[in-house]
Amino acid sequence: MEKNTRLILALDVTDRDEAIQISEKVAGYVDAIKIGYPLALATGMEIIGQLSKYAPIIADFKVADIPNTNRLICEQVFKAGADGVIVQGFTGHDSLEAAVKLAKEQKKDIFVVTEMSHPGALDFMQQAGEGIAKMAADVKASGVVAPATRPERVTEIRKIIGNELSIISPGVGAQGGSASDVIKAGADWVIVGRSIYQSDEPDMAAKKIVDEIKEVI
Ligand code: O7M
Repeated sequence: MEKNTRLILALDVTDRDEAIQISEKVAGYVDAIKIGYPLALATGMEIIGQLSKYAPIIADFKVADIPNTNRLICEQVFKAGADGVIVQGFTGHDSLEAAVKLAKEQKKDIFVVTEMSHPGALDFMQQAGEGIAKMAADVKASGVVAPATRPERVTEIRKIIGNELSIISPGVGAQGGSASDVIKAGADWVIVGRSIYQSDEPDMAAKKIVDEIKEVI
């Protein structure tokens, strides 16, 4: 994924035409489009190929299974045309290694969820987040997902993973996080959904975030 605008659109709409229209509008402002279960379940996996002409696609299926199943899932997602897959880290090193090995063979990316952005992540995930970040660095994943709602945690996670891995960070806008704050804290990209796709002018909403980021880099 090329680092230009540092913005990833989280396209959590459930209508194919709307997904295509929004992607067309924001293509110039995003480095990737993240699609997940809402859109894939509503429209089918071919949506990945359909949207990949606008931007690289990161498939957010938060894969969390045994090594063999992780590999089988990632194989299908890459075959559908995705450039990257998001996997959970809490399943441990062997599950993650299976996904990373396959991604490296296919020159694709694996991003590993460390600590999530919502309040409930403090119940269980936060305690594991730093260990997961270290594991992601040890197995040489492409990057990690860390919360824009807690920029100080992004800074901690950056210290653990160093500069080889990327940080992609959701939680900007609708969840209360700030794009400029989390980029300053050490994120490479922000992931933004509702603030863009629910806007009357998604392209202008995306541009506003890109401009905000430009001011701090
Ligand atoms: O900007 P939003 O809140 O509308 O959307 C944020 C997107 O990021 C949405 O697709 C979430 O599923 C996703 N996300 C989080 O919000 N928090 C996390 O901790 C992790 C993710 C994510 O993308 O995981 C890979």
